[in-house]
Amino acid sequence: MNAAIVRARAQAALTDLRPQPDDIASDAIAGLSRTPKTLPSKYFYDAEGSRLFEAITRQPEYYLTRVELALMEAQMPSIAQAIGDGVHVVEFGSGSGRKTELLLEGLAAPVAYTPIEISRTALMDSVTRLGQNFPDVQMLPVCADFTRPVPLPRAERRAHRTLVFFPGSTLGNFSDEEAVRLLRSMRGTMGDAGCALIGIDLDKDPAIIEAAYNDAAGVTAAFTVNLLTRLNREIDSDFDTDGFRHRALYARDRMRIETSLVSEQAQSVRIGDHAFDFAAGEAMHVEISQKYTDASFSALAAKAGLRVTHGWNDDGDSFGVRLLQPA
Ligand code: AVI
Repeated sequence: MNAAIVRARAQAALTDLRPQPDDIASDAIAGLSRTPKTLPSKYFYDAEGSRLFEAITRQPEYYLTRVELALMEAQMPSIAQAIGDGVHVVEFGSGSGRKTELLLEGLAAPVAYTPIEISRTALMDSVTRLGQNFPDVQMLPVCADFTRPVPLPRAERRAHRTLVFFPGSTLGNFSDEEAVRLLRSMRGTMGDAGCALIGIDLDKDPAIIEAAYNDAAGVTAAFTVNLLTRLNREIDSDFDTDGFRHRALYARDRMRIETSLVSEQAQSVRIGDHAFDFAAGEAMHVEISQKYTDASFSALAAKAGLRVTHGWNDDGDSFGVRLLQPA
């Protein structure tokens, strides 16, 4: 079957829940009105931000992607056994990458794959590519905001259970409160018999973690500053992109990387009719990357009515994959 036919088929199967488009200007104005000032990290991922993130995953210091992939490769038989056969895989975000392929290759006879994603383009690209490689897995993409519960399309072949897949320690980019809400939404989507496979970055030597977010080539710094370039283009703000510097520090007590854009001098930034004054050295918070211990992750999961049933770590206990079930 050629790619065009696969694309047409995939498009026919799209469930479009018409998620509310983001209001970037309102979110930026609200964030800059807070003390300390903040900007939401979800806005990192325009086309250039997504390209820079891909480049981050190839930096020698950014171990997360490399270690998680190797871990999944090594442990897939054991992961597949714990999950069982005939599952409907539901990915939070559009996974067209190697991790999704490893999962679909390694599971026993998965019946369907549903990525949930706000961007229709990312969604269709993902299922078109995966559909070609996995012709026996029904592609059922859903255009929706995965931070709210999503009703799943029914697969033609009945699935034994639903598996929610959320790799990459992306959960760590949400505050504890948001992460619990997201886990609850997974709990709702998976149903009573379902499970979730979640990648988490583990607490470790702060020097290793800080290096991952301060790569020598400066790719992470460019990724962070690109947020301002995006805002200038899309909401007509006037951030001086040379007037802010990337800073990523590991807060040991909170076990998280806190990334800020630090104002190099006293300056004023305009968004529409609003003006925001920055002092020299003032930090604007743009991202958190939470790290976990077994205890902290289990406690978080418990708040969402989930319990950890299985876990796999790499040999250095650097990164983990956890299987969760309704408690
Ligand atoms: C997508 N997410 C898990 C990355 C992380 O490690 O927090 C985003 C990132 N930010 C800077 N480097 C990578």
